[in-house]
Amino acid sequence: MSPPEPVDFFDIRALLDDDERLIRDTVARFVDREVAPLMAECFATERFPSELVARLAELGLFGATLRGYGCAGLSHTAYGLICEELERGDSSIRSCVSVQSSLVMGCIFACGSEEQRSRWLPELARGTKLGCFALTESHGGSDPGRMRTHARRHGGDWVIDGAKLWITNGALEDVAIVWAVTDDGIKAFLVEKGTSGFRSHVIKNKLSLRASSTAELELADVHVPDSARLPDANGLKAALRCLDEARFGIAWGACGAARDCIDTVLSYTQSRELFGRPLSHTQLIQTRLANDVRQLTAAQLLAWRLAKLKEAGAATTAHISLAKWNNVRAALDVARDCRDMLGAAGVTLDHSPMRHMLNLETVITYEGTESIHELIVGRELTGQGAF
Ligand code: TGC
Ligand code: FAD
Repeated sequence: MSPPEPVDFFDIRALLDDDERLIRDTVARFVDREVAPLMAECFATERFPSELVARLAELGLFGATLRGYGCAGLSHTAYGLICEELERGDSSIRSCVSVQSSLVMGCIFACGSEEQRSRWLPELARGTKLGCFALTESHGGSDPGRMRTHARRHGGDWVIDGAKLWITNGALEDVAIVWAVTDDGIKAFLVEKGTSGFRSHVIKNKLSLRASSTAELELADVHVPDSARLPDANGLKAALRCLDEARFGIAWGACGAARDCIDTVLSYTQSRELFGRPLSHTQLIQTRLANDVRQLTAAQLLAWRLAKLKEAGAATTAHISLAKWNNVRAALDVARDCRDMLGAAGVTLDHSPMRHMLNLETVITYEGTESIHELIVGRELTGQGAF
């Protein structure tokens, strides 16, 4: 029997069906050949590799779990595998796909009219249009229910005023899903690029997710017709439902970042000789590698089980929160440890662990910070929200 693969120690591959294995291998090849070679340069220059958008679409990776409208209709496990492989390349690529798929297409699919679905989903699936999801505001992302961006009726139209901060794809987008408070509660609007009064400003000098485009959105007297309102996006719960979809992808994606760090360090410590022997032959390096693989394996099994619960319609918000919290924390700890095992070489872009580590500082913050997910699990256990 061959020894277990360190990055798939409990043979998750054996739990996949043939289609899922094919999808995983296809995306893995794409990441190795077309994504990974770009990422150090993109991170260094704060450039989102837009040239990959057409390829992501060609591979069917946008809106992959949706049925119809040119989408692939894949299983949740397959979507998880896609996120894992993409984040092995860089969190910014998984982020682009998460936003487009879970937050934009998922939201239009779940909350949009048939006319909105038919108009937007095929183009978003083809990657000829990109979208963003504008929920967070400057005065407190953890508490989106207190948003100040508001929309008021003006004849048959709506007029939106406000500002959104930290919006992924926000400078590239063709359409933004803007959440705003109205006299009748929170609602969501499709605001197209070029609409008068709608502007985006790129946020520069991030030390994390540098290959992702992040923007501030300004909405000043923006007029949109009632047909731009998503009819079933009513209340904060509609936004939170979309977040659950994206958080699921992140729980898988984080495993990819950790895998790449461990792969990198395994090969580095085997070839680096110190004190007359390869670094990998020392007890301390072996226990550290073992500990990193232990954390990764637990995260992979959690992600896999979460997908099965989701496919059975039994995944709750608390399940998803526990997995997002555990897996991103594990990946961040693994990335930091792997960075250290590379010594000084680990602080350069020649090796991926520090890039992953810095990216994961965003991943542990967005889509609900670590503390918010701990509190969601705490609420589930005690029945008392303590936010
Ligand atoms: P709360 O009173 O708990 O809930 C309000 C209403 O929503 C319902 N609900 C949910 N419904 C569906 N799915 C969920 N996950 C839900 N969670 C709650 C709830 O039952 C209630 O319904 P109703 O009928 O009673 O009105 O709301 P709260 O204001 O106390 O807040 C709860 C809290 C803190 C958990 C929530 O606000 C939260 O999750 N905050 C974190 C915000 C966040 O995650 N923002 C992410 C922004 S998007 C982003 O970061 C994209 S990153 C890009 C990328 O993914 O790559
Ligand atoms: P705050 O909410 O101000 O939190 C600050 C600190 O307080 C955190 O440590 C938090 O855990 C802690 N805290 C909060 N509440 C409590 C409490 N009750 N008890 C104890 N501690 C608490 N948002 C979007 O809408 N769309 C996007 O596409 C998007 N993309 C992003 C991309 C990047 C690169 C980044 C960095 C963020 C992005 N976000 C996006 C925003 C993200 O969702 C928010 O940053 C996140 O929800 C946290 O909000 P905040 O930054 O305002 O922190």
